[in-house]
Amino acid sequence: MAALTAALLATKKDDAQVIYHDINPDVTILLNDTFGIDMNNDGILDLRLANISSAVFGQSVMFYDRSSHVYNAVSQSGSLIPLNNGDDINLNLHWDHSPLLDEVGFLNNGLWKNVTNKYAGIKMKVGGSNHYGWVRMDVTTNPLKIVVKDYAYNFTPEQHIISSVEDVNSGLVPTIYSNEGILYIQLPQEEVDAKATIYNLLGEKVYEKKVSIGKNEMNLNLLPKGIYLVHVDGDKINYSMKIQLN
Ligand SMILES: [Ca+2]
Ligand SMILES: [Ca+2]
Repeated sequence: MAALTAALLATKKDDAQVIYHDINPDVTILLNDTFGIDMNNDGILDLRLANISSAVFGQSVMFYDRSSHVYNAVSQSGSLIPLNNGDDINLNLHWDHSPLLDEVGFLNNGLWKNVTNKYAGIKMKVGGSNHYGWVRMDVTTNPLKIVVKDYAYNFTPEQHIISSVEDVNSGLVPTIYSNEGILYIQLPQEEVDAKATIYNLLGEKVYEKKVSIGKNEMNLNLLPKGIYLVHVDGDKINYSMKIQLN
């Protein structure tokens, strides 16, 4: 299983196996809406962000987990702590992890009022080991809404993660999209030995092709429809993104 998941991942400079998910377009959660996140891509939702009224916290945005994973978030007294860009998410932070408390308040401590680009630190117990991740959000009040932008997860157990988009996706940012089974990858500048690798959700490599400056086209019509991970790797580029082939 370890070897299988390893193949899915973008390998970082320090060999962390971090997978980054851009939510595109960003999701806005209005009152009484929820949004689930599958941090580790195993088909089971791990977190749910909810904009609800709670008996415990009053009117607030809640962050909780109803899955079998042990729930952990960087928090204090049941309040989610907003982390800044570049914070180190590791075991030494304060983690609330009561199995009975599956809700953590966003706004009851005021720290999330009208913030931009703050990170929720996540720790999940998978196979007996801790895995760290983050979710990046904006929160505004009046009316209360939360914008979920992206998230990242470290497949390497017991290894920290940095709350930074730049840290998980370094270098050039390609434009990636698909249409009717054709995958398009556009590189902003010339890259030596850049290649695109496509993985399915089992972590199996299903396609690989060299890419160069400009628009690169890949016909993936022979692949089953569904979700894939595209990883573009080269001298100045290290970028992963999920795509839907249809
Ligand atoms: Ca999951
Ligand atoms: Ca986004």
